[in-house]
Amino acid sequence: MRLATMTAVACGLLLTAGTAEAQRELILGHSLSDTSHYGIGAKAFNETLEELSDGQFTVREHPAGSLGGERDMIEGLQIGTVDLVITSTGPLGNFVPETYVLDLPFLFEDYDHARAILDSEIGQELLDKMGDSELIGLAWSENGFRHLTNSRNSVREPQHVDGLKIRTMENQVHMDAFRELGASPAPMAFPELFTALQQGTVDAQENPITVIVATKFWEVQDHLSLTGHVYSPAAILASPVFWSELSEEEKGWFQEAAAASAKATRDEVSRLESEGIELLRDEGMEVVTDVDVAPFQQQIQPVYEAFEERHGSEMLERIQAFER
Ligand code: EAX
Repeated sequence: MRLATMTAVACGLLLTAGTAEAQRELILGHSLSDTSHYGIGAKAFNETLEELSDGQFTVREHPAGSLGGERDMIEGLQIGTVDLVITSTGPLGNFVPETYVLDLPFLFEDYDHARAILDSEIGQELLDKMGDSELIGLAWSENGFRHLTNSRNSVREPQHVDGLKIRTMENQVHMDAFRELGASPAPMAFPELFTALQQGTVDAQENPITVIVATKFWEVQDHLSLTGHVYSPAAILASPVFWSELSEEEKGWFQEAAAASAKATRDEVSRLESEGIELLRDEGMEVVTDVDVAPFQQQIQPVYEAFEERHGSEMLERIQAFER
């Protein structure tokens, strides 16, 4: 009797508290450490959202793949078990094929070029496309230009990649590219990668400096080559399940928070692009800076042809014709 009464009172209190504050804490997942460029972006998201909503909405960060790999998290958005995700485009093309164009090697010239395109109507159209796949595209954030690391030899030319067993993201365009270079691609979710390198299941991987630093890949990889073979954007995505409950004003807060998050992340990518290389050298990695990319570019040409056959050339041509 007494216990029942106490429980009833406790429930009543909880309900009152819930209605009075009407606060909502959202789940945000990403695959890197909380001090990484994604972690910095997650914090900027939370700060901006909390401020704009006067504390009505906050974000709880679940870093380091604690909610699973990027594919799992995107599926979580679709069913509403995850509210927000910062993810590379790695597995995204499996959900939104229009984003595959961004994964083409040697498409973007440098950071300014990539950012300008993603901030133009091209980027906005791609974000809008996410809606066809039960995803809400909030902003283009950034992962960075990807470089190759491996445990076998210095890589300067395509033939040094020949025969390497390389972990790629779960992305058809990336797998095709490494196949053209004579490597043997093993698609794998990011949370499994460190152990796979440590155990020698794969010899190589490729990721931006930011990720190599945040994940301490120097512990399991000796050679880094600054191939910059592909620009890796990050998308900030929301679940349509919670999005559909928001008012227009509230949606605006989330959009502003995503823009602030993308900016904070890009700033950190820029900073680490130079400072990170020094850090990796200090940690004992051999860094090849003078990679001649032309032969790589030439060898992966069939990837462009295969892409155009599968996905058409309209968006690709618009990106190639973009004037900054
Ligand atoms: O988004 O899977 C990858 O290699 C990504 O670059 C990483 O998860 C950060």
